[in-house]
Amino acid sequence: MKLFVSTLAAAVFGLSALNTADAQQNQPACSSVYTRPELLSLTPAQWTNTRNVLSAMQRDGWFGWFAYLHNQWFSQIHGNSQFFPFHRRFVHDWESVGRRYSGSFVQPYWDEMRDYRVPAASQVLTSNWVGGNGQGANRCVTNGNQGGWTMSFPSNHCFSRNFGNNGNPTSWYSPEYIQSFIQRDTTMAQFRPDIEYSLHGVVHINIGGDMLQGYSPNDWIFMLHHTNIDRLWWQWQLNNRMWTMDGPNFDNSAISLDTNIAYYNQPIRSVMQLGYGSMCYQYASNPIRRRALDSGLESALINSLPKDVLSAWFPDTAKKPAIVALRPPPPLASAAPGVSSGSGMPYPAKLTQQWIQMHKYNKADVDKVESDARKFVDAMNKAGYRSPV
Ligand SMILES: [Cu+2]
Repeated sequence: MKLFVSTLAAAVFGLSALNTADAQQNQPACSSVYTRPELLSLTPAQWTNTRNVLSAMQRDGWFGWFAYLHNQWFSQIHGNSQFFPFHRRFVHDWESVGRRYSGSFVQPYWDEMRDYRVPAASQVLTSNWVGGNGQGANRCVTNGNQGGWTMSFPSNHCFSRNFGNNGNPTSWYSPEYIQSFIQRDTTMAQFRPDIEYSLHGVVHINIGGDMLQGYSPNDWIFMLHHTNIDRLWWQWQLNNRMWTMDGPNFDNSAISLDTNIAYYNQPIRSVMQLGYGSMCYQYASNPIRRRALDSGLESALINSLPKDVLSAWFPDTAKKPAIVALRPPPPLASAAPGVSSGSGMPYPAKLTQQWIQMHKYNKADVDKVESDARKFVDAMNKAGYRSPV
């Protein structure tokens, strides 16, 4: 009888927890869900199909339309809590247009953190994929899937990139650091600047050219980049933050799940939960390069960081049972020639003055994010941490 009562209590509690979740989500589960892959995991046939869709979208003016929209709403969708929901909806709309051309089209992501030591050496930035730096006075891109394109917004110009630091972008953000604030941040008011002023900004700046402008969706890297940013938000959401939405709206009022997404007349709650409503997609882990990140990276952290450093920067990992540490340390990932993978961690690039002014970011908030990232690098290097990435 006692057993029966407690089972019943558990059932009732379980049910009420479910009701709360339902009330928040308020949307039906998707009948089918497609998966967004890492770009480099596409098969040759999938990449050909993707290129064809993108060329058709360019021909029909969709690159120009999305560049226009992003530029038009620029000040409402950056520097406040609209950042994640707007860009999730925006990329999903883009992807939905692509799926009208080919039902098998999905928007891949670029696992940028894997290339953080030497971004210019990324396979993604080669002629096999999206192409490299622009050439000549106008920095026109001549290779990759957008090589030689003329973009229509704001007026006809060659599609351009202008890599930072004279063509050799300095390091951006390590997977360890991103993982660290995914574990530490408990509010959107913390998490949003931690991404927007770190990885989000330095990728835009270091790719340069069209990516440096309000009309950055002219470069398909914008979509690869924001799909990755969206994936990181989803990782954070899965870490007990599924419905966390707080901080300022663009007019400085408090944002909530019922606030409309800028431009879109739909509440933020409609995009919160992947696999529900019209958000019928999910993310694959990186089948090519993921292994070191998922198991190897975590065991590297557990094996090589002193307990106090681990709990300060990776509170969730620190709580994991010690059995994870019994895994053998991962083999070092192969690095670009001349780069010693597994050596000390470099400082990440900072945002430029121009970028901060263009977005009207609060300089003190940017400084806070950048100094946290540097403290992290110092702590890892002081602990003698050697990254498998
Ligand atoms: Cu944006």
